[in-house]
Amino acid sequence: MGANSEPSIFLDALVIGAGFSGLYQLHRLRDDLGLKALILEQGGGVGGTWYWNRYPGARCDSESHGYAYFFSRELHESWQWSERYPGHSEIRRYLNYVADSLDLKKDILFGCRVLQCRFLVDENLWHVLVEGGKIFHTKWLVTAVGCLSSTNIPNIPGLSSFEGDWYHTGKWPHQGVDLTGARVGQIGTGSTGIQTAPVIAEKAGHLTIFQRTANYSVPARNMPWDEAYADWVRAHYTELKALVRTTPNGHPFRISKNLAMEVSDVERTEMFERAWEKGGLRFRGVFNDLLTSRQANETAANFIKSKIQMTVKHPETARILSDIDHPYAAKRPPIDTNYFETFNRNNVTLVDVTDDPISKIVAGGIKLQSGAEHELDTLVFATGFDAMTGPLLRLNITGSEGPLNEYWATGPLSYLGLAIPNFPNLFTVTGPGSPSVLSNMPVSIEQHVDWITECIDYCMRNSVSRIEAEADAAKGWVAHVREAAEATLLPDAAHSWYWGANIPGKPRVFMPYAGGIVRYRKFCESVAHNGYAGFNFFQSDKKRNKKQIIYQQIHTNDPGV
Ligand code: N01
Repeated sequence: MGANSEPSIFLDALVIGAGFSGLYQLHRLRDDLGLKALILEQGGGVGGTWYWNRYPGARCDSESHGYAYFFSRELHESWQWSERYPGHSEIRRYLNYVADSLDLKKDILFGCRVLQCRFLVDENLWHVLVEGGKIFHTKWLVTAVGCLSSTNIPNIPGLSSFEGDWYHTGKWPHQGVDLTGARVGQIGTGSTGIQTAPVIAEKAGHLTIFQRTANYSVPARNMPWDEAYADWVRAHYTELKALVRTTPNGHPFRISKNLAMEVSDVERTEMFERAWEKGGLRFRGVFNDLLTSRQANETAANFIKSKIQMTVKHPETARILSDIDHPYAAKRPPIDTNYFETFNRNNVTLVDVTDDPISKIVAGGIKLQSGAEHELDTLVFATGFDAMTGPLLRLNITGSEGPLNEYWATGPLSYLGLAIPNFPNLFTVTGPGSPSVLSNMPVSIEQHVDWITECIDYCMRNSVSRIEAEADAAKGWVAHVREAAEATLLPDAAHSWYWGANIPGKPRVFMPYAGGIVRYRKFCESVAHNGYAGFNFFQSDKKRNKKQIIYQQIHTNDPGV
């Protein structure tokens, strides 16, 4: 303890982040394992990504009856969603409801930003420093920081000279922003930009959308859920729980077994039409091979492009919007409410910045390389995130051999997306190498949290003072993640954030696991059933500082990766 510092707080387990992951992790560690556990949360409330993402139109693309916890029948049955896709404020209400029902808030420190995490090798403890100087010592450290929580504001020259207001969608002011009558410039047409543009256009005096890469989108077909639907959801808890755990992406609907080229052209179009009417991510499930067969994918891509051309009245705008350079769903497929229709409004302009990029931001707006200038009062950056690795690197984690940013200098090396060699007793919920962003997140989160909890329980029952992923097991897993991506068309969109391509200087490594959550769950289970194959264990006598660590590699077998 330094002269000015507070006494450090000793814990069994520390969780960073109070979103879907952190809340469930705290519940399991505290209430099931009986550990002295705490969450450190930077925000002022629970919600994680939904605490920050409050931009106009922010809503989840997963359907509400699947975008929920399934670990408790009681919780599932006592909550009622109001729409097919939950909006951001409803998700926050849900997570507050969960946190209150489980009495979690008393063990969450809000407004508490982690500055640094350092593993103390001699003591097998994590030393965690937070803003304000408080220090925590913990045996187990679990990051529950999400995959998309580190915002990306592109380094466009001149932002500081802009005389209007500017916002990133992922850090939207909680009090909202009054855009009434404003000349708004929106940069970015990913899932977020596509959600927010129609809502901004309703308020703005004029909305100018700067598009660098055209994108597919399918109508979400959001609608209010009525009592009858809520009753159905309640009555089918068991079936829904089984369904989300057995579909490849964890959504509450099955993927068709049909192959696109095995039906006639007429049948295929009819099937696409029906899927278009159903809307949302279900569209992707109409054929089994849309992400594995180039020919099949082209049929879906052409179908959506023709829909864009039919919807958008101005021919040149329609051309720019449908001039898409990657296979459908090779980047995260957005879904929308009236996105393409928005370009038919008189107060909306599309600016193609593919060949004429933004050169700088000036006092009164945006200037393109050609010299063309767009006058703006407000700038909205819908420019995404430093995904998956960004939130972890921001924590300044130093393991037994050095800092994480050095260890991951050439890309994230992680075993199952759950554990990192040289970073003992640290678990990463939905880390790089896990299905996470390619799946319905709460389903993946529950699986991760359960696995981590059981692993910690195993360690405690076996007096393990230190567990650490083996470097070879992690390398094997990263190779498998690459192979899984290469078995699909995902590598065809090499400029996507899945590859880290949106962040200058970031290593190009395909980060999420594309083999599906069912296969992934089996890997995780087999690792656990084989005594945590691919992990090294260290046992020590019970006195912390005695340094009598006995190395014991319990399993040397390759886990079958
Ligand atoms: O971010 P993105 P997002 N000049 O990275 C453009 C999740 N999500 O926030 O494609 C001009 O996808 C960039 O252009 P380009 C979901 O997983 C979930 O939209 O790089 N443009 C692109 O158009 C999603 O995938 C929900 O050429 C620039 C856009 O900004 C993830 O969040 C809802 C630029 C960024 O698109 C991220 O989506 C919404 C520049 N300098 C989002 N820099 C749910 O339903 C960047 N761009 C839960």
